[in-house]
Amino acid sequence: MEDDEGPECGKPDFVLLDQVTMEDFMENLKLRFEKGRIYTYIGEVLVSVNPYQELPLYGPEAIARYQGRELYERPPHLYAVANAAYRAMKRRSRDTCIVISGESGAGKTEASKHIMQYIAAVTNPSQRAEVERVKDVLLKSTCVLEAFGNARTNRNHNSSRFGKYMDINFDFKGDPVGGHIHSYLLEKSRVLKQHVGERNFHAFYQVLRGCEDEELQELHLQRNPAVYNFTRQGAGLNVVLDIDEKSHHQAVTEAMRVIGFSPEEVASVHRILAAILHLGNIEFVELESNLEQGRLAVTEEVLVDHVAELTATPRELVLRCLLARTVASGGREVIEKGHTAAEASYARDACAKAVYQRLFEWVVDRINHVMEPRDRDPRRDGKDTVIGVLDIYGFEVFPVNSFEQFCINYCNEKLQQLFIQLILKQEQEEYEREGIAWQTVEYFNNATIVDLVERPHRGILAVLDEACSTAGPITDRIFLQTLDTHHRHHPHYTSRQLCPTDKTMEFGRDFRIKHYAGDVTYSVEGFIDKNRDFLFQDFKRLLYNSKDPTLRAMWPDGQQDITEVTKRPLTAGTLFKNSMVALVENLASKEPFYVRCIKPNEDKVAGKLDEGHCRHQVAYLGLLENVRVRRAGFASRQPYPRFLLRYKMTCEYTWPNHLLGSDKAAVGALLEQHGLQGDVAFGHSKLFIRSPRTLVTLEQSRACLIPIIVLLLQKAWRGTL
Ligand code: AOV
Ligand code: MG
Repeated sequence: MEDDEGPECGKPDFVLLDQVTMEDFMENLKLRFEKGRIYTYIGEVLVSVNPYQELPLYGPEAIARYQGRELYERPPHLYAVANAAYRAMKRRSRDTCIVISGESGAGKTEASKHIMQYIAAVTNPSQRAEVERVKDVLLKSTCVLEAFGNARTNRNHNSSRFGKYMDINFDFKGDPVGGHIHSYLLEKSRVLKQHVGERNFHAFYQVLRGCEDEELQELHLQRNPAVYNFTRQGAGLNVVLDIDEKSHHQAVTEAMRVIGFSPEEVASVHRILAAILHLGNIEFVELESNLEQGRLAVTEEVLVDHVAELTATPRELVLRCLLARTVASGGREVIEKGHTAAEASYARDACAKAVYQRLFEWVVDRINHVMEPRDRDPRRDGKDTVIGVLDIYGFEVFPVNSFEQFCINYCNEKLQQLFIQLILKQEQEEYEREGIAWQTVEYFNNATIVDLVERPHRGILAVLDEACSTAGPITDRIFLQTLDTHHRHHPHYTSRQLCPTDKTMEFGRDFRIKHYAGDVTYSVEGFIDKNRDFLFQDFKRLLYNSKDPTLRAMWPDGQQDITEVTKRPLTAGTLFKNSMVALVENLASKEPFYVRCIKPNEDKVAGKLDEGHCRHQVAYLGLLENVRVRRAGFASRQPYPRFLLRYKMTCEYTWPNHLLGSDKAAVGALLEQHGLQGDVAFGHSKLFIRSPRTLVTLEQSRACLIPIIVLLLQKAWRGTL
């Protein structure tokens, strides 16, 4: 460990704690946090605490200090993890991944950005133009995706409302030659509705407050977000104004330009956002007397004009889609059925959500298109090596939790499980590989919660799918009853019906899951609807027939005729589950590096570490168990050459060089001289050290000798003058 981190900063690795107790763990975490040391290792896992303030830890100088170094040579840092993943990938041609986890607001997205910056900074020394282009796109894509996929929530002002897994492809020189982003389930209900204190996606405010007057006029928009239903709820006006939307808007537009979005495409994106805002202000009235026109009308026809103009679709068709739907009534017969006001509002909302979702997905696709690797590595049959970076939405609990929180928290369960499996698996494999006996450490295995959600037939998602496929009216309440029947004895499931005395849940509305990270009460209201995720074919056709090529490209399924649309599409829940299973498989196939983020307090303030809150996270993240596994047998392990490099000065047989045949034998002689041979195990290529005290003893002995050696070297140097 580097010398600029003295003992007053605590232990840089939790495995060096004298005892593995929560108290000791917290004390070290707190001590380091107070000294501005937000990073600490558990072996190769990095624990990070969000400082909620700018610390002088990043930038080119810091990057240079970590470049090419081993993990333990410098104080713990994200750069060291990025470097380790990069070196593992480069040295062994192994695909690696960096999995960043932690609850909402813990610092995952910021961490992912630092990792990307590190990788961009240390690659492409020869400045190849294509690689520079790829790096630019990689870095700029974050800014664009955040505009469209992040929003202010009460837990985080820049909360990711989608999951992101990004692969960076490297050629044989170790330079990034491409990349690919997978996005997971955008929380699109936010387009319609935001809770008190929260906002819609940043992109809406950026257009409203950042576009020039002229463009705003063309979009028929007013600057004030309070004019639009979709941007006026949630946060008060003051909150809306406290972010510098104009400069963000400029940054996003510039980033889109660099990535390769054409000016026409950017203009289309603005028109689509504007159309969504106008759509949100359309209201319906039922006209009992006006039979000729149908029963329903919109209150402000000019809004329909705006939507039609901005989406480049015929006005009459827009109106028809809003007021009625076409249905195939047996065979090839098609009839038009008028909406009630409630149906029309529902259809309008479904359309607004879907348009936004398609826009988001199109943005991701466009970025992927320009990042597609062009020069494949011939040595790997055209396959590049890859570093994957996972930055997903963190575990979250709100006063009211719905389908989206259910999916987000399920995703976090899956990742926690992967952590458990990989950390155990990895350790076990290492011990086996090195021929060392191994002892198991007990974990809380959250497999049972994952099973509660995803088990075929009886799991919550399966029951929900069944409810969605039931013909005729089915209510969220019936869905809840079925859940109760299936899971009344499950240790991680309960509801008000099953626990009538618990007044924190509502009868017929709530169920609760005891997640690994805490209890969450979900309201079933809207579950069926959100899972079905239905949009009338009329809207799809309308948008597919748009004269705007960008918008049209987002709706390929709009070309189908209503009579052809018979197959029931997969539900949102099942699609999400499938994508999670694929994600976990993908991560498990790579060499993983972990960053475990901790949120220090609920108030988002600097310098405050709320002990209770952190303790809870340390517990549910399984960090203590992680330390125990790491130390189960052995606090430390080091390849023989590295060990010798550091400690050879402490033994006459090894200083300055040994003549003992092998490094392993030399290490044996060194330890014997110190009387420490009983505390270690000799693996094939590494030394395994059981107690941290051994390392401490060696460190002390080294520290005592350094001044003497320095003196000797100085003398020798003077002597040659
Ligand atoms: P998240 O990604 O983990 O939450 P973020 O990375 O967005 O959390 O971090 C939340 C906020 O904390 C940021 O906007 C910064 O203000 C601050 N922050 C985080 N890390 C640092 C750092 N290293 N240095 C300074 N400030 C930091 V979520 O996406 O909500 O799960 O869904
Ligand atoms: Mg985030």
